[in-house]
Amino acid sequence: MKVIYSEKQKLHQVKYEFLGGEATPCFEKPERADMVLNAITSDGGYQVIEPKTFGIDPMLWVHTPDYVEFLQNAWNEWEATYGSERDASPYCFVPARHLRNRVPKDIEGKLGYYSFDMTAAITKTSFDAISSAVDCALTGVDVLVSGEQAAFALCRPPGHHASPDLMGGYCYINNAAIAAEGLRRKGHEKVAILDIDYHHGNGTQTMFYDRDDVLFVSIHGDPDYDYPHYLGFDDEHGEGKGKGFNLNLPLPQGKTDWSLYRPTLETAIERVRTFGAESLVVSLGMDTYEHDPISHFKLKLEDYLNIGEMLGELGLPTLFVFEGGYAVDDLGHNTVAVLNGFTSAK
Ligand code: OKP
Ligand code: ZN
Repeated sequence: MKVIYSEKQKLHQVKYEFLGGEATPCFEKPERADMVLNAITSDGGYQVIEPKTFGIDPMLWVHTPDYVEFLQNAWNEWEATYGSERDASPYCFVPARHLRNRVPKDIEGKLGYYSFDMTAAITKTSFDAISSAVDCALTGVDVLVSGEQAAFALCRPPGHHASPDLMGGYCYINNAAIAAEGLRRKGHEKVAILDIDYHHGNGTQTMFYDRDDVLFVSIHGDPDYDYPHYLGFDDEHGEGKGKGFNLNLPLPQGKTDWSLYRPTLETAIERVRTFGAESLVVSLGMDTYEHDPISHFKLKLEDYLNIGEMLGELGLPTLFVFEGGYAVDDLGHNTVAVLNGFTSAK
């Protein structure tokens, strides 16, 4: 299996995120990709390749032009006010209630307008990393279209929380959504996205909510108790012709181990099967792990082998797109277990 990765992803390194009433070192850090790459290299069964360059246009398939332009300019505007020591971060937001949905002129107003939380700061070189993550996802699409059964886009920063014009949850541009749309544009009639990150992929859901050609299925921590808090409930089925093409399968914190996860994954896979997908994009978050520092499921190393195998049994051309996973020491082995499971499936 080909793994697509670029060193450029290291150009995104945020100092702090705001959590539990204080600024704490950001969990989403470059070491995450190092750990996965190390495990992939030492396994030996994978071929690591560089992405091709696709530029800005594919971002506009799922994001608004004003948002993409904001991301490109944010650092320079921030630096003009605050200098280069501190990362560009919002402090004030446009909530869904009571305030005006209007883009202000100064950078702090813009940061809040285009964010839904304080976990997605921007640095001088963030956009280069963001852009190279998109390149990895789209190179993965090309690998599938060339006839290979699977590929792994080792993307950083992750993407599944990024909405058409909002960043948040360590995400800026939605790599998996762009990959799914890329597969559609390469002629795949129906594309399924299965999001198995611990957190609901609110951005991806939003992007395809009114479409029947891209199915979105997600297994995640119950949003009544977990991030992203305001989307991901089981009564969100899609709208318009997208009705019936969105499936959320929230699971409880604390007690979700393999015995509960497995039947839920079977339900998810069954939906992908009945949908009749031509290809599958897996938003591969590894934060369902028992030792993940910010999440609350109880999956173990061997469960990841099973997940991979169950996905492989679907028999679909599959692009894995890396999302979350913060238990850095075990992240590589867990990720490789999914890929190995997939490869070994009959
Ligand atoms: C990104 B991805 C929970 C704090 C959550 C943000 C989590 C972003 C997750 N107490 N903070 O889906 O892994
Ligand atoms: Zn996550």
